[in-house]
Amino acid sequence: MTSKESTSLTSEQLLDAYRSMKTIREFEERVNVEFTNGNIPGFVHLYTGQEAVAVGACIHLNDQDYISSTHRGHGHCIAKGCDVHGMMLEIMAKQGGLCAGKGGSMHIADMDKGMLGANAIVGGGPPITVGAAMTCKAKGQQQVSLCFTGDGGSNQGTTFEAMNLAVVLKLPVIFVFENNGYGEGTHASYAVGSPDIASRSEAFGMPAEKVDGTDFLAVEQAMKRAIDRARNGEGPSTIECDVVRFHGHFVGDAQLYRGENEIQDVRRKKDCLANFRRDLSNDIQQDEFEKIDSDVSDLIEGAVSNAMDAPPPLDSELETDVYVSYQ
Ligand SMILES: Cc1ncc(C[n+]2csc(CCOP(=O)(O)OP(=O)(O)O)c2C)c(N)n1
Ligand SMILES: [Mg+2]
Repeated sequence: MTSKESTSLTSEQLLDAYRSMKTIREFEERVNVEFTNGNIPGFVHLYTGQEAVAVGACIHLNDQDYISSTHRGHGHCIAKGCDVHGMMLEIMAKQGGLCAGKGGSMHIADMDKGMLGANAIVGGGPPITVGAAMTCKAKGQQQVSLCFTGDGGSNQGTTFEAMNLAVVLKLPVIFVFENNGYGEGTHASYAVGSPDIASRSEAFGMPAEKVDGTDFLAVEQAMKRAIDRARNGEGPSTIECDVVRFHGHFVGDAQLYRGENEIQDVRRKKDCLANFRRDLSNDIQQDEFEKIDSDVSDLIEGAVSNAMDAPPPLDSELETDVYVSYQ
């Protein structure tokens, strides 16, 4: 059976998935331009090429479920339902940003959406996610907690500890490894001991699947199985997604370490958005895709012009939001 035949998603949900993936793509391409034009402070890592993982992973989650993210987090935020205007304001360091314009690209969080935060610390997400899952389990709540981690992050001790604890405590956690083959400019064949992160997770005692992360339906269906296990009290799972990174590690990376024609090849053969449209061409009319493309373009244009016009955070707010107040 093909992925299309076995998905439980309706045509409406599939179109929503396309809208989210397209929003991520357009958001990232515009962030690339605005960063290059000097309109974004700090540092940005683009998610372009990996959209099917974020959207496939989040489509069966709801606002009460938790995710933690990475330094490459914009796609995870959008897939979890964060407001695109609030994100653009945040990335441009403006008032009204999701974290009041004081966090920036690598620190976007939105508790109302169960988005526990992007994270500049590689391997920082898994322990946070396990902590969230422990809380849910202790309170007898049904939420699932998911962490996105890269192939580089798969080598961190924090990731190992989190996987072990999740198995021992039978926590409702899903570890999603986005294996894009690179940690900064170092190829995984040099830096990751096993070519198969999924089997490493199995050694910790949890089921693990390896899927083509450029195939939205493959990710979505693996996730559904993992979420069902988690909600049924059967403990954690791993999904390793093979993906491609269309841009450099960060905006400005010259990528001299990538093979000749590598980037052109992955863009041509492994574009999850183009492949989604191709695979669903018998089910969804092209003009439906085109309508979404046009809506998304307007959304991003509006978010950028709104953020460009917005004022920066007030000096008087410099010391607020630094620590949580538990009162
Ligand atoms: C603990 C820690 N070590 C090193 C870094 C520097 N660093 C930032 S991103 C990165 C590579 C991460 O690779 P991967 O997990 O595969 O994610 P990708 O960038 O491919 O999405 C490194 C080493 C960091 N931010 N945190
Ligand atoms: Mg990587």
